[in-house]
Amino acid sequence: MMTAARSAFGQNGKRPNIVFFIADDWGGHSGAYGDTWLRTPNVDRMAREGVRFTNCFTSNPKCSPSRASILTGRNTWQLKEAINHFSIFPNDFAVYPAELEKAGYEVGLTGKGWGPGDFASTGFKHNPAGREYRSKTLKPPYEGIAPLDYAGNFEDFLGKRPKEKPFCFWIGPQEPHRFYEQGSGVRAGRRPADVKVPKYLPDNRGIRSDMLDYALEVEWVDTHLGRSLQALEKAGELDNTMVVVTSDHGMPFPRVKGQIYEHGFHVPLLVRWGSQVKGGRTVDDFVNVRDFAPTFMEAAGVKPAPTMTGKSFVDVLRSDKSGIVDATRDTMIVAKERHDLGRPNDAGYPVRAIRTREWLYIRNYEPDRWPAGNPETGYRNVDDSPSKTMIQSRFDGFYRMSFGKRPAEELYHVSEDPDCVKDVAQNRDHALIMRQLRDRMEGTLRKEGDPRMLGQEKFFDTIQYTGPKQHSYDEWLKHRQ
Ligand SMILES: [Ca+2]
Repeated sequence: MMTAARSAFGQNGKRPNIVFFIADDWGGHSGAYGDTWLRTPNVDRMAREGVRFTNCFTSNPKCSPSRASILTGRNTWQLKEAINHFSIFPNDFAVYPAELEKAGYEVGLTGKGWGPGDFASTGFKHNPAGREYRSKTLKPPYEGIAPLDYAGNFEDFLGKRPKEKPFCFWIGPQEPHRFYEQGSGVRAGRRPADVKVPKYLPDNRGIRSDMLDYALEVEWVDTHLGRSLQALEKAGELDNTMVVVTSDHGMPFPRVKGQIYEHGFHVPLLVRWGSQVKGGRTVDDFVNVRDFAPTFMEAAGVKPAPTMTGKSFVDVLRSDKSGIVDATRDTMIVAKERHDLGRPNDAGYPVRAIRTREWLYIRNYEPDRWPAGNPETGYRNVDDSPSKTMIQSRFDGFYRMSFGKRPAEELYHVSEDPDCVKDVAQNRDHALIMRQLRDRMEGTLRKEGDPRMLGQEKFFDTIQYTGPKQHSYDEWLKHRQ
């Protein structure tokens, strides 16, 4: 049985609250991370008053697998069905909101928790991220969409909660996930000339405009972060709350979301925790999103569930150092199996990769398959967008980078090439480092029970897809005839 142990970190004998703020498809673009083409005063405030991490990663850059890893504190290959997008949520693993609830926390959610997928068939009574608050909505900016008032729902929760209990709340804005109103960024006065276009996208006005539409949605999320911080302040709880701000993966553009390159799996992370954490620091340690759950447990004074394989970074937060605090936090492994359908037999695109401070080594296990989905089904693992349409029409180097087949092994000197546009795997000088990276990666995966390393790789393609049936390869082709 879970004991309601007293946390060493609370104020006046009260255990700390946990507020987890996760934007959907946000690549971290913000003033705090050095971007000048969008305005994010509240993310910037988090950096001033808290700790800004420069190396936080998800082990699987797609909504439901990344969120499953956050909730369970496990790497994506340790999550059975939940390694795939649009899967079921297995009930074999403890999730931190339920663990904290058992320990006496009041638990709630607004917006997107775990998903998309099916959690009900495995016995969850509500989203694994918490009981939902959704009564407050805002005037729709576009026809047909009534966005949740995330900050308003959080305020609602703060008003209704039993005041004697600590709380744990998940705020999950559904932005900056697509769709966007095309041209909205430019119409709102954002300047195309200011945008910093990554090297894997063609630098032209269309791409810049699409990125500004994304920027406007990031700014919308930032306003909800600001209002949420104000609500905490008003309730007198801000300084006794660990506020964590992050995203599930990179931005919804070709070669980013759903793809195993730096900008796909590198996520922002800012943590503010009153007087418990010295603010204004930048930390370069590697943090994995599976480390969040054990961190929340330690902050609450609760022993992490035995199924949680992540490592708490409370020690890193509470150190007053900047730069590298714990030198052992220097490696990250990332993976994917099936994200969206759109290949014959609804096969996935299996990848494992290892990221060190200097290198990103990628192993594509089925290089004959199309990495973003088959051309005839529309490359379904890249969200539809003006940028996608433009690149698809070009059939040049940008097209190949985003949609073309990939070699079995890729190597990027990621400390010098963070956009991952120069594959140096064929350079003979790198043969030794590639072998070392592959051995280290596969050794760790074997130890962590990755079915693909244990001869059980067929498992991944048997996992039920719970999304719309017409997404399957055969149905899609029929549909298009
Ligand atoms: Ca997402």
